[in-house]
Amino acid sequence: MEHKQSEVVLFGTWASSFSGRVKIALKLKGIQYEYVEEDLVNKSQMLLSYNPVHKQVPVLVHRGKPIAESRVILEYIDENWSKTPNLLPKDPYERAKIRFWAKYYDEKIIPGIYSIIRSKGKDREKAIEDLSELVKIFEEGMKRDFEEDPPFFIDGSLSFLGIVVSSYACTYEAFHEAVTTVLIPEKNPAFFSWVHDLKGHPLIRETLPPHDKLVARLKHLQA
Ligand SMILES: N[C@@H](CCC(=O)N[C@@H](CS)C(=O)NCC(=O)O)C(=O)O
Repeated sequence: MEHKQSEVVLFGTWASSFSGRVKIALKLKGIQYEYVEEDLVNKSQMLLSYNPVHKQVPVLVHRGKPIAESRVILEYIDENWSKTPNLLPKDPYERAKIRFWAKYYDEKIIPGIYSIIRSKGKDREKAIEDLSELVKIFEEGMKRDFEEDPPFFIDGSLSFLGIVVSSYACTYEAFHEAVTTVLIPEKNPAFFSWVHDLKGHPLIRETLPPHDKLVARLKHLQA
């Protein structure tokens, strides 16, 4: 089973925004790593042994020890390589609020995007409306909890929440081309402008999956 010698190994797949999160965090911290591309139709024995519970990517293996779940991995990276830039602030209450909204993003907004892909006709219209309401709750939460300055960047550097929110949201153009409009600037202007800023970050730009390849994959998924 042992085939990777590197100290840090990431198991991911190219289209996975969750894997993208980990790539961004490793690059931000300047951590060298080996990347293993998984075929999710034919998962490797290694992946299954490292993540027997969910059998999903990403998995980070550090000195032979596996860590699964992208947000857990981001926190591990931040704590283990505590050199700057920090992904999370030091203050426990600020950290708690950020974790709360990152969880909301993963549990409400990402599934909201996927219910648009999976639905048709009137159901799709409803799914689009529902997503915009979920995003509105996020926008209001950011304003309430962080005033006018959502913590997507800490000391000018991309943060835990910035990385989490950049995933999926920053590929909205591929969703628009392959599926339909998922993000409507008139309905969610604040979110749209945050995503625009995140998309401009060089690390995010270079980590996004290739647009045309993603469009083809989303069309396939939709069919
Ligand atoms: N909650 C997980 C989600 C990871 C996830 O959904 N991974 C997908 C790829 S984007 C996967 O491995 N799917 C394969 C499967 O579920 O069988 C995380 O944050 O890491």
